[in-house]
Amino acid sequence: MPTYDPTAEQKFTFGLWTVGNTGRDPFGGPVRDQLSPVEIVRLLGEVGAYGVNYHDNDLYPIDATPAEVDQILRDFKQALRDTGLKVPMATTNLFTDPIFKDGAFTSNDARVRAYALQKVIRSMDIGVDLGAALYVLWGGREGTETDASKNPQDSLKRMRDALNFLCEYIIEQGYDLRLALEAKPNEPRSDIYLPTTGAMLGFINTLDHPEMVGVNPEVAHEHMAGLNFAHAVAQAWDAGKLFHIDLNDQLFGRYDQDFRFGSVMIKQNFFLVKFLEDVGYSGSRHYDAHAYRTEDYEGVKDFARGCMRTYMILREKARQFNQDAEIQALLQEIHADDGAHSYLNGGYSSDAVSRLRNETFDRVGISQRGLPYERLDQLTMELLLGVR
Ligand code: GCO
Ligand code: MN
Ligand code: MN
Repeated sequence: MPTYDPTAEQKFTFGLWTVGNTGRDPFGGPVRDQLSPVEIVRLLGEVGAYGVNYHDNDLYPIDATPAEVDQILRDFKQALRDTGLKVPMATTNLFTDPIFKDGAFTSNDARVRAYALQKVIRSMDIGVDLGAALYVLWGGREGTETDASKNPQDSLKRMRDALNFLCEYIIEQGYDLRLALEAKPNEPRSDIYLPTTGAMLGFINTLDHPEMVGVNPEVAHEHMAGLNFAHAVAQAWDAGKLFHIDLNDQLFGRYDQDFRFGSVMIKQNFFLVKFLEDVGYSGSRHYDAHAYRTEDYEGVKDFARGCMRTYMILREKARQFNQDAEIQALLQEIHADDGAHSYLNGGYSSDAVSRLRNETFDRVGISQRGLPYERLDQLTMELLLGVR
C-alpha cells in the first residue's frame, strides 16, 4: 500500500506567500498572524516539502537597507540549512507597490520601467546566491483597464525589450538562470497582456534569446479563461518550454481562488498528473495556492500536506491506469492500425502524394465504427472513485 508521502523526486515546492498567506481578501483583513520567512521555512520542513520559492519582498521589505537584507538572508539561509529545503525559484514583486499601479515593464512611465528592471536584477542577484536556477516573471499589473491608455503592440514591444535586457544581464553575469513567464487573463488588471500560456509561447519566439525563456503555467489562470490546463501544459512541454508549473485548483469562470491542489477538478487534475509523470517532467511541482480563510496554522499544514498527498494519489492512479488490463486493451483497440497508411508517417514526399491520390476511402464504413470512449471514461472514473 503506497503511503502517498511526498518524495524529493517530485520536487514539491511552496512560495513563502502561499503557506504564509494571512487570509486577507478584498472584503476582509488577515485572519492569521503573519509568519516570518524563517517560520514559514520551518513549517514547510515539517510538512515534508522539497523547497521554498519567494518574491523579493516576501523575504525582505521593499525599503530594506542592504544591512537589513543581509541579516534577513543570514537567518533565512540558516533555516534552509536546518530544514534541508532548497530554493529552486525566485521571482519579483512587480505589482504590490503603488509605483506599479500601471504596470512595470509596460508602464507608460519610463521611470517605472527602469525601476522595475533595477528591482528584478537586484532580486536575481540574491536569488542566484540562494541557489535558484529559475526566475519566474508574472506580469500581474502588465495590462489595462482602458485601451485608450496604451497601444497593445507598444506594450508587447516594451515587454520584449525588458526581457531581452534581462537575458543579456544573465548572460553577462554568467548566471545559470532561466526565465519562466506566467500568463493570467485578468486580475488585478481588467486585462493582462499575453493572457494564456499559448500566447506566452508565441511571444517567446520573438525574443532575442528564446532558448533562455520558458513558461510557468498555472491551473487557476487557464481555468479562469475556461481552458483545458493539461492541454496548455502539453503544448508547453511539446515546445520544450515547461520550465516550471504552478499547481492549485478551481472551477472555470471565477477569480483566482488558489485552492488546494486537486480539491475541485479531480478528473482534469488526474490527466494533468498523468501527463507530467508519463513524460517524465523533472522540474519543480510548485504549489501557488493557499489555505481557506477559515484555517489557523494547523489548517495551513493540512492544506500543504493535502496538496502533495493528492498529487501522490493521482500519480498512483496514473500508474494503475497504465497497468489496467481492461483500459489498456480498450486503448489498443482504439489505436489499432493495420499499417496501410504508414507511408504517410515519414512526412511529405511526391511518392506519398501519388499514393494518396490513388487511394479510395470507405468514408461511410469508416465513420460507422463506434469508438468505445464511454466505456473508457467510465473505467477511468471508476478507477478514480476507488472501485477498481
Ligand atoms: C497570482 C500569481 C502569482 C505568481 C507569483 C509568482 O495570480 O497572484 O499566480 O502568485 O505566481 O507572483 O510569480
Ligand atoms: Mn495565480
Ligand atoms: Mn502563480
